[in-house]
Amino acid sequence: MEQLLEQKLQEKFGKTIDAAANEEIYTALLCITKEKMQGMKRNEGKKKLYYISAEFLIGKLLSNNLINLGLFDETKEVLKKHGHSITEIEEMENEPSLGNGGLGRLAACFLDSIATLGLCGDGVGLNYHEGLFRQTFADNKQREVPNPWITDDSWLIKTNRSFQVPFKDFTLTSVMYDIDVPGYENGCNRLHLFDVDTVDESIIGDGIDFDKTDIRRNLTLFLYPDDSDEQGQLLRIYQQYFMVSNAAQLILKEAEEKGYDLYRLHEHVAVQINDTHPTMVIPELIRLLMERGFNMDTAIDVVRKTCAYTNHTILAEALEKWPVRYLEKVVPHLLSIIRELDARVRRDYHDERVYIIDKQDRVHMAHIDIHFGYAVNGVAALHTQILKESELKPFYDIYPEKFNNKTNGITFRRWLVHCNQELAGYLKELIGPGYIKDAAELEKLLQYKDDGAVLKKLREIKKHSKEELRDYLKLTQDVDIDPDSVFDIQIKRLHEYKRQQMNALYAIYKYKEIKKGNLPKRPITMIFGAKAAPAYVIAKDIIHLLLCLQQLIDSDPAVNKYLKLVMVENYNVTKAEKLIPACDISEQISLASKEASGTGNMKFMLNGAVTLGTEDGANVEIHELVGDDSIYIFGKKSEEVIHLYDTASYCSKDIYENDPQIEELVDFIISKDLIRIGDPVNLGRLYKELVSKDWFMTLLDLKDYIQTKERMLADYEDAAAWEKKMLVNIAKAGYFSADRTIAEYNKDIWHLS
Ligand code: 26Q
Repeated sequence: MEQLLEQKLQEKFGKTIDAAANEEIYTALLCITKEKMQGMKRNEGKKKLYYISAEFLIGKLLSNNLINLGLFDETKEVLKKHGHSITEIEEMENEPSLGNGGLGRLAACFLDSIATLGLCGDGVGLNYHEGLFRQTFADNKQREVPNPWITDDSWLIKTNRSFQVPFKDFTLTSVMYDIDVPGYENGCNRLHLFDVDTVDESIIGDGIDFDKTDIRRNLTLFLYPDDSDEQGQLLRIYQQYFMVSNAAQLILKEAEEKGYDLYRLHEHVAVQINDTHPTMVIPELIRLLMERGFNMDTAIDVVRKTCAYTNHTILAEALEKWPVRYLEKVVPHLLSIIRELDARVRRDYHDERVYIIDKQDRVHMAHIDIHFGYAVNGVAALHTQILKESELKPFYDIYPEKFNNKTNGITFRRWLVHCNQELAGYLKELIGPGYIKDAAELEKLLQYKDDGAVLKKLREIKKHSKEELRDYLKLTQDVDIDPDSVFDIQIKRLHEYKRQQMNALYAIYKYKEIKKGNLPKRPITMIFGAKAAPAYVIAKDIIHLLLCLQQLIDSDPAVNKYLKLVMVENYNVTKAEKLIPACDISEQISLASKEASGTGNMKFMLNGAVTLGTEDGANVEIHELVGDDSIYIFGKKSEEVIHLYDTASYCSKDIYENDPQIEELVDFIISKDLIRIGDPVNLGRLYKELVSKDWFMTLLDLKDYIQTKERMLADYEDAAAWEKKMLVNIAKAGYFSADRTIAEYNKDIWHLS
């Protein structure tokens, strides 16, 4: 590596390693890594997977690519020898902002595991120039600004693949960009990102505003453009169709190039539809096969045997339903096929809950996937069970054989080997390096669960991560946090069901306790990171509350020695990699039945944090694995919650009016103290929401939450017992390796080799 780097720096900048600037070293390493990957073995096979997703939240790539290529340690040493640090070089890379949250990060972890297992499978998505917005804070509110991430030297490789994508009124010519995805000690796959040459950043005005009707110039500008009006929704349909038409054309083109018989497409291709955003790939493939001479029955039959669907949510509002009228405006040529699919469903089943087009003339995208795909999976055991028993029950009754569970996973290469190098190194010393490829080997750690020296070392490593986070937050946000305090972290998209508002009410509780003189044994640092969708009003109100609390606590000398609340700006993958290793308490507090799986919960566990959570999503499986002693569970169970919804019997006002403690905490949102700092409109609206609606039952679980967190904080003081919990969490995290998840997808759904 030293020689390579020396050569590349000479060639590009005429400099030695010692003399080169960090940016130049980054560029040189990028070039070297790209060249290595281009020369690598490609994963091949008689059947290929296309993983289509609106999001690929890949994070920075340099270090992870070096790790997978087996060059990381050497590069780190070479840089050190010449007075540079890999961490500083990493800073030079922009994080591609091609995703929003769990679904997008899952897609990225899956690409890593697919390549690592040597499976032939590529990702297909869009090349959003500004990605998801960048979040800034001003006046204690979220502001959205564009997030340009593409530079001259990037991981994108422009290919000469290009397709014509027909919309109602015009046709666009696409360009395909590739990002290489190297497996850990294995071959390379690709992420294909489609784009149009006509996109024009200069149409962006204030913040992230732009002309939503100018499709040629705006198509791949932003991920999830504001869809609170008709123009925004139409733009989303344009984006989705552009993505899937390119995917479908690529699939058929590659099949034709390999000389495959398209009547046997399903023997050579599996298409995984990541939530409903890529659902139109089904009618599009049918359309393209019919263009190639298939009759409709045969086209449907082949497509049905090719496509599989993953559901990531049971929230009704997140299940996409497009008005027929909109599809008519954008893709009338698909609508005729969708209508025919609906007619077939109506012919076979006389239950309007499973129709594709409903009475209000809306197309239920998930229904297309379930009827015209061969597999449907949920992303955690509880989630799949709820899909079968309630949300998708009418479909499960028809197609029990299609339904299956694939509990999510994470790549250990990024979420341990890279983000927590000290822990990864220590684990290697204790149990050997095998766990990086065979995560189940982490269980070997259990033999040390009573070994004082090992436990002490785990605590030391945690302390180092906390110090690193302290330095990082000082540098990036000029805040001071105390590494001797307990780090309590909630980082995830802002959504009412995830209940950041409940955690905020805990902060109010603790603030008041401290004011009363009930001081915590040890200072508490509460850290939040979350972006709210630009049009999600209550989510933004919750951010406002958190920022106001941050200011209130900070400026109160009677409190700020014992409690600190930090809202991390522009939470993203890069920041997650700094926050997760430093965490003591992992907040996973969604209303039971609402979080499909969660994957942050797995990352925290792997890094030795202890979960404070409800019996929801993958928390249930974490609980089963670590046992009652190494997790803190609270709150109503999913059956009770589902029953409350079914009977419409939850009333937050009853709780508020009958429990003085809860009343006091909720009232604080509109107290003089907070109104002085914040905006009465936002705070008042949030207060009203909690008292009169509280759709996600914050007040129902609040007391249990506070009590459980207090118990957890008390237990933290028993150092030896806590260290053991840390160890058990790490040792049991192996199940959540994405390698395990992908092996299951392959065995049960894709059958790639
Ligand atoms: C839908 C309609 C209109 C506009 C936007 C959307 C939309 C956009 C993004 C709906 C859903 C998403 C993203 C969902 C998501 O990230 N789900 C998460 O997926 C993870 C991976 O399976 C799970 O672990 C999380 O529990 C789930 O919330």
